Amino acid sequence: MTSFDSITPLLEAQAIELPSWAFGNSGTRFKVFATPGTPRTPREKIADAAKVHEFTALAPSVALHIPWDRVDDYVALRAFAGDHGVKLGTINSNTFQDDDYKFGSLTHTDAAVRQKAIDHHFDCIDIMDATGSRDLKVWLADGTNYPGQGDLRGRQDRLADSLAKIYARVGENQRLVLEYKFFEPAFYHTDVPDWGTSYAQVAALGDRALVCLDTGHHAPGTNIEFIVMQLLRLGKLGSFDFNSRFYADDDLIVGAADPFQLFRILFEVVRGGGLGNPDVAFMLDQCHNVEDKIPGQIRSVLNVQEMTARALLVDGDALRAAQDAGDVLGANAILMDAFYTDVRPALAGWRESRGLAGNPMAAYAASGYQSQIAADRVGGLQAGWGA
Ligand code: AFD
Ligand code: MN
Repeated sequence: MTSFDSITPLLEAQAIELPSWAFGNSGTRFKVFATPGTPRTPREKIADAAKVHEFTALAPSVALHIPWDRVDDYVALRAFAGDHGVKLGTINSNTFQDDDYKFGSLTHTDAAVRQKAIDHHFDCIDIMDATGSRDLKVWLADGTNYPGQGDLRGRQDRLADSLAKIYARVGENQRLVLEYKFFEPAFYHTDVPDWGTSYAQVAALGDRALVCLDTGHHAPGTNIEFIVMQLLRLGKLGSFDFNSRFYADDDLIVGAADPFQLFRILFEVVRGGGLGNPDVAFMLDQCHNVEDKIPGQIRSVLNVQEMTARALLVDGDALRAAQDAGDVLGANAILMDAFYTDVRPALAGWRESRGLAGNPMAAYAASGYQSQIAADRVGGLQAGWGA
């Protein structure tokens, strides 16, 4: 098996972008539970995200969601983030919470509604210019609830036309990442339901249009690591939205539902040249409905780091030899040997060698930050999903 010391340079380079909305209140259509200390403003969200980076050195950027993170001065927000040791990252558009979009946004039959949604993306690109962001992330709730409600093919054609107008505005150093999701909030069909549709749409746009793979956006039992392999092989995996799920798009802590699946996904990322590759962005897309948010995010980035380390420990040469020899059990054992390796003690020692706390979760709990923000952040309107 590969030695731990030999993999630390790749671990050192790992960067996992945090979603601003993970620090706001979230929940389900049944209840959103408020938490003391929850941020009221984008600046407070960024300050909390910066704490995750402070204790882990894994989260140097924060994704924004527009309009949830709308401010008057994005240049000043960028400077505020810099003062806290982080950058502003992906700009996430939102065409799923305006009444005009009830029957679709970029796919709508009414050209005026489509233009409103396109203009929203133009606004997001203007924000990217101010924040220095590279990626515009497009996730569409567009879809229908009943057969016959919409013309499935006409919606694809209108989507292609709308995306082309947006892509024409994306800068030379910027990218458009199109995220797919197999259902919800639409229940009969979603206009970007799977990796194939996202791939077909972005392939028609150009080199700076890629697929965003959200690990919670697949039907139960989907072999997600196969999709990772294929998109890397096609050069169209732009970003991950990491989270985990038991049944639907639960947005739970990545790795919490199925650590082995996360390991298999990261093994394909390593095998396919996606690790340490700036073209493949790692991002969390999670909600912490019942657990504290900052420790929830710390746990999340540590889970990704731990499974990345295990994936890097796979003895690639021995595995290929076993595969070529048709040694089924031998090949499986080589992969499982790495998966079963508890890398936590080695990671803790490595962190301490870099001036970090060996156990970031314990260090954060002892820092007093949680009780401090609960005491300080009294009044105002706590941030949420704006639904
Ligand atoms: C929702 C969607 C999707 C998107 C996220 C941020 O399911 O994952 O990336 O909101 O817009 O979770
Ligand atoms: Mn997502």
